[in-house]
This record gives sequence, C-alpha cells and structure tokens, in this order.
Amino acid sequence: MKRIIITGALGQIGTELTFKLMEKYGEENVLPTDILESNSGDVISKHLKILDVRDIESMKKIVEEFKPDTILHMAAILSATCEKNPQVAWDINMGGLVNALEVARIHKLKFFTPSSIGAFGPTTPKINTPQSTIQRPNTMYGVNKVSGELLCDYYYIKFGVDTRGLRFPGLISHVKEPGGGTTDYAVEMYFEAVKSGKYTSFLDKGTCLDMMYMEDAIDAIIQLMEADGKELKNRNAFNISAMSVTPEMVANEIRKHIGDFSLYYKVDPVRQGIADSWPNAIDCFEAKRQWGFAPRYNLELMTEVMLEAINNKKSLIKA
Ligand code: VAH
Repeated sequence: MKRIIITGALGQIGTELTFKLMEKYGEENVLPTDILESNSGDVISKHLKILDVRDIESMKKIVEEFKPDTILHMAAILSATCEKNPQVAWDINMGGLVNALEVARIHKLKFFTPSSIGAFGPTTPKINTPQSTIQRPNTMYGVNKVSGELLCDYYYIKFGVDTRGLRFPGLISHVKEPGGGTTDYAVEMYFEAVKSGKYTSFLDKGTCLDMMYMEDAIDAIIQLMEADGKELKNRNAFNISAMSVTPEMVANEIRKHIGDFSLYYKVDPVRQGIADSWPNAIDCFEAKRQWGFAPRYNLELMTEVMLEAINNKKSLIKA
C-alpha cells in the first residue's frame, strides 16, 4: 500500500485507521471519505471528502482524481441498526460494497473490507470456531457479511482483484465510540465506569463474545494488507480475536481500578438474540500461520489503557 482511499473514515474503525495510515504513509497519501461532514479540525476533517458509497459515479471521480493503489472500504451499518431497517442496511452494506469492488476492479486497486464474527450463525460451532465452517447467520448484518465474503472471493477469482478481509470481533476503542453495534456494551461500560461508576448492560450475564482492542484491529488490517498475497490460502475473511469475555469479566477487571463499580442488567432482546447467534470463541490459527497475526492487548492491559484514556479525556473536558 502506498496511496490509500478510505470509505467510512469517520466510523469507529475508520477514524483510528485513518490516523494510523496518515502517520505511517504520510497525510498526503491517505484520502478519508465519509457520507458525514466533520468540523473537528483534526487532520481527517482537513482532508475529508464527502462520499455516499451508493453513488458509484462520485466514487469513480474521487478515485480518478486521487489515483490510489488501495481502497479500504469501511463504510457499513452495524448489526443492531441493520435489524431496525434491514432493507436500507442491504442497500448501503451491499450496494456500497459492489460499488467499491467495481471501482477496485476498474482501477486495479488492492481491496480491503471488514467481515465480522457476525458472519457466523446459530449452527456454527461456538467454541474454537474454525476458519472454514458453517455460516448460516440469521441477521441482516450476518447475511451482508457472508454475502460480502463470497463477493470479495468472487472478485479475486473472476477478476484478479487483490481482495482481503478480516472477521472482526467486538472492537473496544476510546477515540471514536461505536454506534449501533451489539458489542457496544463493552465500550459503554468503560465510559460509564469513569463517568458514573455504574453501568446497565443490554446483554445478559454470561454472554460470551470475542473482543479486541482497536489498536490490535488497526495493526491487523495493515499487517494483512502488507502481507505477500502469494502466501495467503484464505482471503475473505480471516478469523481474528484477542479475548473471549462476558460483561461480568469486563466489570471485574474494571473493579481492579474502580473498586465500587456496579454492573446491572436490562437485557435488550434484539441485541441479546444477535449475540446468542454468534460464536463464543473463534479459532485464529490461520491468521497467525498465514500472516503472523499477534494481538498485544488482553483484557487486563486493554482495561488499563481504556480507563486511563477516558480519565484523561474527562480531565481535558473539565479543564
Ligand atoms: C457489531 N461491532 O456489534 C460490530 C461487530 C462483532 C461485532 O461486527 O455489529
């Protein structure tokens, strides 16, 4: 990768990914795009171009002007929001993906888009979920992710587009909070622990899901995209995860820093249903073997970093 265009650059992953890529490849070689505007005054807002990924003509025009060698297609609607309006979700998630793949094909771009543990369903083995296994998700988000994985593999086989993808677990970040996800409870818990010392989880006690700190997710994207394509036996998409946690495990780790933190439960049946259809702990052997995936953050270190960063934000706001 030398010159990169990103869609969904204002999203939870897109934001930190854009900052990291600008640092690594140079501000002038990274073009952030998003359907939203930004007046944050940061380096993303300085370079941001407005792009609705359903508008292929605008996408083509931006690519023709910027001349990237890579497109990182991050624009998507997350799991819980997809269930609120599945038809719009299909339109954005799949319409946007087809457009990005077509632009990659026409302009011979290297291509990345995220998949998710959401690409698995209730009949998928829940423990040590294999790289290749049953994928019958019963959510619109999962249908989008499985269809997306198949479409990206098709563009590689049929047109030779260098497509690559990662099945992300729940991603925990403090730079940009997520929106509309099922795993968002974990991020909310950290922020509420600092803000009020208590949190009411919309997922039930004992709900075990794969999670990862955002820095590991960003590093994994760059590592996969810089890997030698000839060594990849899989492409769309690799299982990756750093930990399998329940709400009470996160709360117990928070209590090592905020002793009187209280966790309550008010289960949201929609998001509980989504979470129950996902695996508990996926197997990441192929990512480790084929391109050296090696997450650095476990629950203990992630909690330390999250609480420190949120506390710093809080003191900055107070100052
Ligand atoms: C979601 N954060 O909750 C996303 C992710 C594995 C979860 O795909 O929809």
